Amino acid sequence: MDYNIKFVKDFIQLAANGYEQNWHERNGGNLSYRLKEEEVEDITQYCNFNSDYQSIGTSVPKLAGEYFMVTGSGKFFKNVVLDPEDNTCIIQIDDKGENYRILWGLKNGGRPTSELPTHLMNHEIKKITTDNKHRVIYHCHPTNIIALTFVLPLDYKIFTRELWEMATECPVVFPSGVGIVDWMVPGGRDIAVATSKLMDKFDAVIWAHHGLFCSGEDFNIAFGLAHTIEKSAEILLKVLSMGGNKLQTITPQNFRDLAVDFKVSLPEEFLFEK
Ligand code: 2HA
Ligand code: ZN
Repeated sequence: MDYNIKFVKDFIQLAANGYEQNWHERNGGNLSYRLKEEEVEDITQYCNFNSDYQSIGTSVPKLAGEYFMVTGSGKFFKNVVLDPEDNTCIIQIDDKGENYRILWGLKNGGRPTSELPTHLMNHEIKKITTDNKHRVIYHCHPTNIIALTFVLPLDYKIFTRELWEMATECPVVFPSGVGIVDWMVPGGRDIAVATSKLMDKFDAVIWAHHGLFCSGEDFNIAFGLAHTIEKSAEILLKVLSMGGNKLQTITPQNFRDLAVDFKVSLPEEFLFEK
């Protein structure tokens, strides 16, 4: 593989950055990227097209034939930068959208991420709703966001509003808010269905007591979204730790004024009176 190919380089860079943030203990978290047609041409020479197809565990017909770079199941983010060929892989989806085959990577064996069903179902919905723009799905375990899922009600309106209030840029970075999935068993189709339903409306979905999923058109946008949300969660955690009694905050009218100047639309469902 040519590690100077931009998407490969950016993939590895994100893994390193996420690890530096302490969002990827052991094998925590996973990352996937949907290749553009011209990018497939760049990597074909490194691919083995003789590998067997295996079941995805769900169905993603709109992704038939597409190529993805993904982290490996049980692999550590810490190690992606050290040995990408052992810790990541490039897969292709079959023409029904039900099976995948490994074309490159996982040189010592293994499977794509245990969250492959959620990644692919998120990619499928985002491909449709963003007119083919979103290409990165990123799952991480950020400490402060996870902590908040124990003390805030698991209500997307409350989470969004509290996170927005903690940093002025938040409503500009995630104007559609954050979705929440109640605690569920990870790794299977059920949590994939629940998450991808929310990805229709949100670019970020919190898994209670587990972590965060972000979607973006490129690696910077997806990572920046996780970074912004986690930073905001850290501020909220500090505010709550100081007793949680806000003497002043950003008001609903402040948000409406911000929306005008920054040309974003902020749904009124988040601007309720408390
Ligand atoms: O271990 O983060 O959600 C990888 C995960 C599972
Ligand atoms: Zn996880």
